[in-house]
Amino acid sequence: MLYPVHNNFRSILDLSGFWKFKADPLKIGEKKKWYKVLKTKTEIAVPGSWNEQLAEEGLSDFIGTAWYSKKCFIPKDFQSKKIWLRVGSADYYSKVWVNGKFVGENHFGFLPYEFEITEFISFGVESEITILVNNELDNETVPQGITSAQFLEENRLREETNPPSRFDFYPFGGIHRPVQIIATPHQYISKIKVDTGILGVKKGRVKAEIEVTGVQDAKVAVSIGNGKQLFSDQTRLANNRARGNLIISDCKFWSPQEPFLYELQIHLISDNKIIDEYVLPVGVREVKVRGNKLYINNKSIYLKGFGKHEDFSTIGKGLFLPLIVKDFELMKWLNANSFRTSHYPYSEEMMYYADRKGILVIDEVPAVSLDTRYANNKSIRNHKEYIRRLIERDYNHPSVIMWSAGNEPNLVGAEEYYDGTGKKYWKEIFSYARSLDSSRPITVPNCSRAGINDPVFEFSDVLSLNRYYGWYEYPGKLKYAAEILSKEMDAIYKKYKKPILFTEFGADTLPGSHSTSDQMFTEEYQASLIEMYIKVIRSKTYTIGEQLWNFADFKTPQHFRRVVQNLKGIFTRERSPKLAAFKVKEIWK
Ligand code: BDP
Repeated sequence: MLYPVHNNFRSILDLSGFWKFKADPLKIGEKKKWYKVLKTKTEIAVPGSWNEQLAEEGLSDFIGTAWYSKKCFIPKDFQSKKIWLRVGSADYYSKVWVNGKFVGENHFGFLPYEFEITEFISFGVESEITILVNNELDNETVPQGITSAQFLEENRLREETNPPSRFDFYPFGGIHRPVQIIATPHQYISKIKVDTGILGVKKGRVKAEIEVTGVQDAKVAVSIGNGKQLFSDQTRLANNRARGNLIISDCKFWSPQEPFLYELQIHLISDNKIIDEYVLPVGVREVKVRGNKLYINNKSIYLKGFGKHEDFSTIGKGLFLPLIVKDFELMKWLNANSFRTSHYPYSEEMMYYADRKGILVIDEVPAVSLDTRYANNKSIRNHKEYIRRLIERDYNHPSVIMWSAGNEPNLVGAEEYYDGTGKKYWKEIFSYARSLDSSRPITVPNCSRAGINDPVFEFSDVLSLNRYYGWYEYPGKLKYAAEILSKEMDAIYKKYKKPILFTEFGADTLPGSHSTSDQMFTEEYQASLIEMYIKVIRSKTYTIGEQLWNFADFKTPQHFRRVVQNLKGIFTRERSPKLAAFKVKEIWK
């Protein structure tokens, strides 16, 4: 599924704006055929979560089903085209009707989905789009869900959150990224996969694999210009596929310092006529892990950055472009070079932005806090399908330098994880991910409860650690925390002999709270803890980076540990800096 573009062959109608909205806590809508007429006075903005927009209607902690509907005019000049409905993301499950007729369903939140709707609409009149969204999770979804009953059964009542959640970010519900009507030719370019490499000091390689739908006999032409010369290749379709191989001389490579992007032009040609076109920004670069180092274009790089979240007041998890600009400005201000899309795929808009700004991204599948005791064949199938879809969506982004296939499995510290169950699970996941992309390292951040024997270490190319010594363990004891940390890192390195990346460390901090001694929650404590971690991390020869937790405060489910938000941001949720931000800026200079 390609990111929508507008050109001579393709068009986009954006349906962002106000939609009719109705919560359906009793799940009666389908039986009552709400997909035919949605009777309601309530409206909601799309993109955006329902929780904060409609808190006054009682939806603050609403987990369940809700309905969206909007009329849209599909112009006559789309008549010769194939028409698609594309949703950038809706969390987590959705079902779609057009003009009262069922079109399809989607089980994968945080990722785009689309359905062809040509047969469901008429041209030159309005059509009605209805989308049911449900934000419930269970043992088989990615991420897994949890119920109040499970907390009780497992004797973990004090860990129960509201809404019940396995993870520490708010399970916002809603249509979170743009809904669009897309028009494409009937014979069209349907997939593009681009690999790049470095052949010499100034010689780059671009290999494009293109899939086409609706036409058997056609040619595909690919080309890239370097300002002086045009490099092109043309092949005939075989089984709906074609390839283009380009060697670019005088090539400008993509790097964080100079995120240079070429425009890869792809033309589908039938009877000597161009019948479809797609232009893809392409960065020529190579990523490798060799020995204890991470290399971009054969130059070693040390990662400085964050785990982030898509989270903001009122809009919740909705796409909010000004926030992307602001966050990247702040990252630049801090001298950061990277972030991890903890704990789910971020918007496509953000990924393209990262390509243009030269910020490196670790791209994460939302298998957060996986509890293998509750996983079954369907869970693993869903996990793999997630990986497939994410890799397909983000493969061509030069900014993506690593995949993260999950986060902190076995957070509950279950014994069963180590009896071969965890190993079997992750072996299958890693080898599947590798079969889809052998050009990037793959990792899964490990938590201290899963410990040094976590099977993810065996399969990861880079060992990613999330540690909270000085916070959850050894609270307020920075000196002791530093000793434990250093010893544990050495032990992990000794066992696996692979480079270590710190993907999480941090402390909750109440802005405006101060102390002259090591006092948790103060701005000074956060700054000192971060400084201490960075010192220990940098004292090792096998470390390849430090990504602290978190860039900004973010909303969490209700729990006594959280004062509405997780306060480990070095910025507040509104993006005002805490003391640590200035400290980190200085260290990362
Ligand atoms: C880690 C999780 C992250 C949490 C963080 C914390 O990966 O999602 O927000 O701890 O507790 O375990 O702040």
